Amino acid sequence: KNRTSAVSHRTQAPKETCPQPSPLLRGTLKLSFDPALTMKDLEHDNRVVLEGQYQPPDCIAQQRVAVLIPHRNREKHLLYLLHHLHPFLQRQQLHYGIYVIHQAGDVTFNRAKLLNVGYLEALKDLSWDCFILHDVDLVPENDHNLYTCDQHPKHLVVGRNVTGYRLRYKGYFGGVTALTKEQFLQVNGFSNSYWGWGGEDDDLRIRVELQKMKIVRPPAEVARYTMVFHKRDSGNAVNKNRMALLKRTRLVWHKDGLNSCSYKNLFVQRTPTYINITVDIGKP
Ligand code: UD2
Ligand code: MN
Repeated sequence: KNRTSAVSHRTQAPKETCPQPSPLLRGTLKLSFDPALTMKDLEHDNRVVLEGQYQPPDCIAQQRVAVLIPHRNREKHLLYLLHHLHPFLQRQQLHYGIYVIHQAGDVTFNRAKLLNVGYLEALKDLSWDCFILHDVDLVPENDHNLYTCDQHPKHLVVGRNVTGYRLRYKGYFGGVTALTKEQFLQVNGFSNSYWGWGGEDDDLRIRVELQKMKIVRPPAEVARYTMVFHKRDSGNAVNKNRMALLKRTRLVWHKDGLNSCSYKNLFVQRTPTYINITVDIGKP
């Protein structure tokens, strides 16, 4: 019944690809970091998101994008990020899914390996076109900073509030990066060997350069982030071995990465606003 109603007619009309740029973009955003924000508030504000995924209702997204967030013990940062990221990605009219990859246990943190796990696991849900590798504590300040992938790997963080909005150094590739499914596979993902803080982002840059790919960045006025203040976490001490590891990258990249990423005791939980993957990635 009701087959001829206007409503059912409209939902059946063929959809067109979403226009570029999205007409919903606003430019510089007013960010808010309310310590009283709770998961319940977040879920209430984001009822259009279903189990961490969203698709634009009226058009077909240009890209299907998985946002991968390595995480442990930064619950407040995660709330702040999700609070800003959902409306941000919806204004960009993307088909997206947010994956939080949570390192089980308290052995040394390994950001890079968690991102490899996120890539492998997210592809079991859907053949995502594009992967955004995203620190939990970085909130984008301008929605013209598009969370889509290009011909070359893209680095989305030119500047942060804490560094005077300047690029930290030439070749800097940390924080938030965007690689297509194929680009990430071509470099064999991240190295699994960086335990503790530092080096893994430079290692990924070397992998990209070895494949003769370039790194592209959005304009500096757009690629701006606020980093929520934090101290160095316990369990993520500076990796003193990182310079030695970086010297071996071009010799080992093809056997240390996605194709050698082993993990166990995976627990996938589909919460309303994100997909939580808890994983035991072993120890150094
Ligand atoms: C920089 C890079 C980051 C990474 C790191 C070195 C920027 C903006 N970011 O971040 O991409 O290359 O240096 O490893 O340049 N995390 C947890 N729990 C922990 C420890 C880390 O969730 O206990 C995650 C979280 O997503 C965090 C990320 O790992 O944002 C990077 O760690 P950080 O924020 O302590 O390092 P930071 O700010 O120097
Ligand atoms: Mn940080």
